[in-house]
Amino acid sequence: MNSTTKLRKLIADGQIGRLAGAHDPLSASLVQASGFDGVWASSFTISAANGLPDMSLLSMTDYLEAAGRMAAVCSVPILADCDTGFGGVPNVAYLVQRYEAVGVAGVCIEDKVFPKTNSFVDHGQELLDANEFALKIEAGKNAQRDPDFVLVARTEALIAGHGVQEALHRAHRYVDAGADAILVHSKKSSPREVIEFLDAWQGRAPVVVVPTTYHDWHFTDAENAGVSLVIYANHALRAAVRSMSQVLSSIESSGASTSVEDLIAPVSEVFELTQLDKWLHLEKQ
Ligand code: SPV
Ligand code: MG
Repeated sequence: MNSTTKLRKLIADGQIGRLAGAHDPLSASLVQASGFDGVWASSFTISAANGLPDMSLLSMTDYLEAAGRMAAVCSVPILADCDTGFGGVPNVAYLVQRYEAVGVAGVCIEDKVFPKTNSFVDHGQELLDANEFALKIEAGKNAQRDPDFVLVARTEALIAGHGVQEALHRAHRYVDAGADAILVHSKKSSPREVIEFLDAWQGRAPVVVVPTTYHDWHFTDAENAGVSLVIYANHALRAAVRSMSQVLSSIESSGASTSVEDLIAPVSEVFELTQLDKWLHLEKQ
């Protein structure tokens, strides 16, 4: 099955799907190996992996390269976080063609003004006019060649503090424009406003959530509330930061790596993750 068809099924088959964020092909492989249904190519974590904050500093080509390399090593579908679409209406048409060509299953664009900053930063959360964002969605949908390629429209109305009614108004406008699903993002510590959204939404189109701050919302509760896809957006990168930092400090302070040997993956595990045997077999042939 094509990865686009897999992602389309994930959002539309009535059962909740779960994605986890990755910042490079190795972390994408770990997401897949851990049993997730797909990979979120996160702008926050790809930026961080490049030593940069998530504030529209990297270019479309940088994000495309990262997502395309993930698609090359994964059989689960990749949903790529494309921020505001990297520009205006033509940029969205262009990005859809480019992401589709590298084997990414779908893209997500959000209704903030370019340049955007990460949703958890208390700065730069200005929303784009809803009609202008709808034009981006239309352009993106018209540009796709594979009918199963997925375009997720993300509203930042709750992040920007405009409330559930504005989020609903925008979500309806975006589905009218052809969006395949709505990502409604919230940075509250409880899912209350997301649940309020879902109750009023009545399942008009699939809904995607990112429960980073309301992390005690179990995915089965999200499913019962009407969510189609849940994204654990940045946990792999945060785990890597903590783990690398602890291990490096321990080696530096103890003067040898013995103290960390039991904590870190053996090189054989890295060989396995990177499919060494497959590549060696090709060389032997
Ligand atoms: C990302 O992972 O880049 C996202 C989700 O867009 S968030 O960081 O919560 O905005
Ligand atoms: Mg992002």
